[in-house]
Amino acid sequence: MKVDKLMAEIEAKHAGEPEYLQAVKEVLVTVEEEYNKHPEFENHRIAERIVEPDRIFTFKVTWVDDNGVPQVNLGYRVQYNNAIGPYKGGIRFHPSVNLSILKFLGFEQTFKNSLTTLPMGGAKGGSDFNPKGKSDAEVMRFCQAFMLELWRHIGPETDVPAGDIGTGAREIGFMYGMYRKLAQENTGVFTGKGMTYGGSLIRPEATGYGAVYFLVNMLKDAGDSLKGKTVAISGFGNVAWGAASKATELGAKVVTISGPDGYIYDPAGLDADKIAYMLELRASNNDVVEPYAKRFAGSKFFAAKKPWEQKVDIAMPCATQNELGGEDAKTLIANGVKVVAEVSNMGCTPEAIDAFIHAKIAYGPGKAVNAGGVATSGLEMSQNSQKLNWTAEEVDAKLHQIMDSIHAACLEYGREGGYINYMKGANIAGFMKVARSMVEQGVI
Ligand code: 2IT
Repeated sequence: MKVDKLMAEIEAKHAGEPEYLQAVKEVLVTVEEEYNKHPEFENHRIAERIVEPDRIFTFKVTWVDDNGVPQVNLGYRVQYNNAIGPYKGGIRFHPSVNLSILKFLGFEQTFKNSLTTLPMGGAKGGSDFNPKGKSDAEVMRFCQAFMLELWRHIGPETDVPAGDIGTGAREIGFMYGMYRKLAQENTGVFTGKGMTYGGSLIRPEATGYGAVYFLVNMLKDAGDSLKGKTVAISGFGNVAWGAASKATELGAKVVTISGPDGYIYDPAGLDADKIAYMLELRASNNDVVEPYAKRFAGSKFFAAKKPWEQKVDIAMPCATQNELGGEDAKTLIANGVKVVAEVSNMGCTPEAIDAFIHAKIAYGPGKAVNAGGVATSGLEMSQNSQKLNWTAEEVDAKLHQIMDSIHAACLEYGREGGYINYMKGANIAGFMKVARSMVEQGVI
């Protein structure tokens, strides 16, 4: 494989899909050398085949708002690759959703799911629907209309969706309910389900907890620990909540959270009350963090700014793609950041990643750091198949073990002298399993 030549072909075919091209390039560049040691990959044209999704469904979602006015949204499911297991990945409801974003997410999901050690292929779906400011009844009607189309394409051994940005327990409940009615079965399609109908303990916390388990391993590699470290977190949703809870429990001081309106700097650090308040802010559906500063003395709100300008030991982007750019990276490095654990999918831009790697700062990419979410989805699927529920301790122990094994896989392929290039390690480890599986199964 010659990345430049292949990228030129993909760019010509998919011009206008910047996030997709960004994700593909990052993976191809980092796996090129290892790939070219395996002539069977080239013989099977694995690179050309792996960058294209197996299929994409796009559909119109029509629903009626509380004023009786019909509304139209776009719905998608990108089934990327099922070589190692059924398609698996979240559903994003956000006004920014388009095909480029869902293709990048589905592509990343394929390698992330491979890293989890569980048998799950990659997929992603979503809609440009914005749940913010909608009533519960509107969200329900939208979710039901979305499922009227999607239900045909999913199933417990076919494709198992889950949550993502804008899709939490409420949305999953409405979608699962409609699926169950249309399919006339109750087989656990969807993960992140409520605890009364097949959900798994620890799934809500899993992405954030898993990220902190991975972070602790990164620090250990450098002969360090989390105790007493200051952490900048972005976002204030489910993922930020899990990360803030576990990091605080393990003795770190989380000094920032952020929303679309700006960020909060709280030098005293988050505690249980503040973390609970973060959930209240999220539930209020207003998409703002500013009220935190009025509620907790000593904290400060910075409008329309990102938390990366604060001096911290650890940065954990937990919001969305490309939320930490080259300039942010330079500021963090100048301020002495030790570790960057990316929890959002593709949270750092290529310029930011280059800057961290150049400065030999440990940078953990999203597909490794945030894999605990989908890994625990895999554990939810296992429990559903067995018709059993595991205890929180059992699920947490398995999650911890999976994060340790992902970290070990990154080390296997990521060592560059004394520096560990986690991005390279994660990309190669995730890629190898899918590629080998495609070779063994023939050209299909
Ligand atoms: O990005 C992700 O890994 C998720 N949104 C979770 C996917 C899943 O199937 O649990």
